[in-house]
Amino acid sequence: MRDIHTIEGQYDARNLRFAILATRFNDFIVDRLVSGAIDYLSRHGADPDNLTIIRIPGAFELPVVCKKLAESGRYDGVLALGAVIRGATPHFDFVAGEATKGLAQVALQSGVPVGFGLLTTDSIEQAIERAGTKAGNKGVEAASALLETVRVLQQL
Ligand code: INI
Repeated sequence: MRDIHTIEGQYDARNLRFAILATRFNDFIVDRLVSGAIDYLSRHGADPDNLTIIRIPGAFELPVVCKKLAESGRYDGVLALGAVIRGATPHFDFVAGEATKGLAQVALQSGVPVGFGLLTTDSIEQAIERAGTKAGNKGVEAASALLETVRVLQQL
């Protein structure tokens, strides 16, 4: 069978600049996502001088800050990290929905890839499970997806 031309991204973070956007809300969870992402990017060749962490209040603020970072021209990708944990009110749905929609819009409008590392869980236990315990680390997953996407976009 003939070989099919295939474009895929390498997991090579050398010479790439990333903004890591992290919420203070639920920081006991989000800090685990941040350290997982930094560990992942460093182990794949990122220079610490090319990583910038930006701390913001909560998930609702992710899109507007992400937009500014994406449009600055200073970063190859923006990694958005946060945790929205369901409470007794519909607040969760509004915050999680707007943050998700807003981040997707920023990526599409700016053309700069956005790593989606926003946990949306029904309980604190589910968030802990996804922040470096039994269900992995969403910060690492999002960093990996972002790196791959940056490298794919560079070839298109
Ligand atoms: N922000 C979060 O990042 N996670 C949450 O779980 C959350 N809840 O549940 O309220 C949350 N709310 C704050 C929101 O993101 C804004 O920071 C706030 O409304 C001020 O604009």
